[in-house]
Amino acid sequence: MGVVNVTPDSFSDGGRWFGADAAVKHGLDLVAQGADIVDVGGESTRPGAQRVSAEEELRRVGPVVTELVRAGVPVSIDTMRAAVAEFALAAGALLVNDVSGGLADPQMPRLVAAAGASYVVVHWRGHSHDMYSRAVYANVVAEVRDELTRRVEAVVDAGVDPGHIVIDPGLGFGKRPEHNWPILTSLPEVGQLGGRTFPVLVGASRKRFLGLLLAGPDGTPRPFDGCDEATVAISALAATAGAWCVRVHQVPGNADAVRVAAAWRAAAAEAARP
Ligand code: PMM
Repeated sequence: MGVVNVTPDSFSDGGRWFGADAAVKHGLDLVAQGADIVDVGGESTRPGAQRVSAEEELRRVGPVVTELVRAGVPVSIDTMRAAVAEFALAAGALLVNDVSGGLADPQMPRLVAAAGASYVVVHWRGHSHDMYSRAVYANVVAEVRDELTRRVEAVVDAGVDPGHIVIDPGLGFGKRPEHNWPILTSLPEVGQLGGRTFPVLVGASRKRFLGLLLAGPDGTPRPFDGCDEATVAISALAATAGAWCVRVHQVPGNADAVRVAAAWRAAAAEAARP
């Protein structure tokens, strides 16, 4: 999944694809580089970000979604708002990527259900302006799985087909750097909720926990665009552990990584055959 952030202030690439033409071109480039899905977002969720209005969000993403769908691109809409998802689904988007897991806008699960779209349910504890105040866990993997289980129950109750649900542990959302690593090493369990197994999406690309891991000798975190190789490493490890999808800003290395992981898994499955 390649990312197109149509925002002036996103976490790692804010401002680069802010104009609709640049954003559409970037989406097409990501597909040419090997992305299977393009995730279009118009609201920054970086820590501390303030919300934009629904009108502004729609103004940013509307033309980009419409043009990419027209060009035959499988589009995912990254939004917490039902009104924005509704527009994108009507324009032909296939998937709703809701980083709040349906908590920010109570209309969202019913809308996704009625459209028969796929739904990425992300673990989330609140909006970005104060997300670290909620980043308190005794056992992060168990708590993330419990909270996701409750979100899955809620969206299924709202009518979403369980076969259309993708789970995402929400790396960095209400999580400090040290919380992300145990989640990454538990990906198969993260997808097993309430007796069902769901596909898992991982969004580690350029996140702060990678910049901190790769900090220089004086402790200065590595800038975002210096974290692409580490993102590729996470993609290889996550896909080898069975992740369904990785959401990334730079496609080429990550597309190679998931192909390596697929070959790795196939060889391991072959070797395990009786
Ligand atoms: N992270 C960001 C935005 N959208 N969606 C999903 N499903 N998972 C994520 O981890 C995720 C997301 C924030 O990153 P960005 O602003 O650098 O794109």
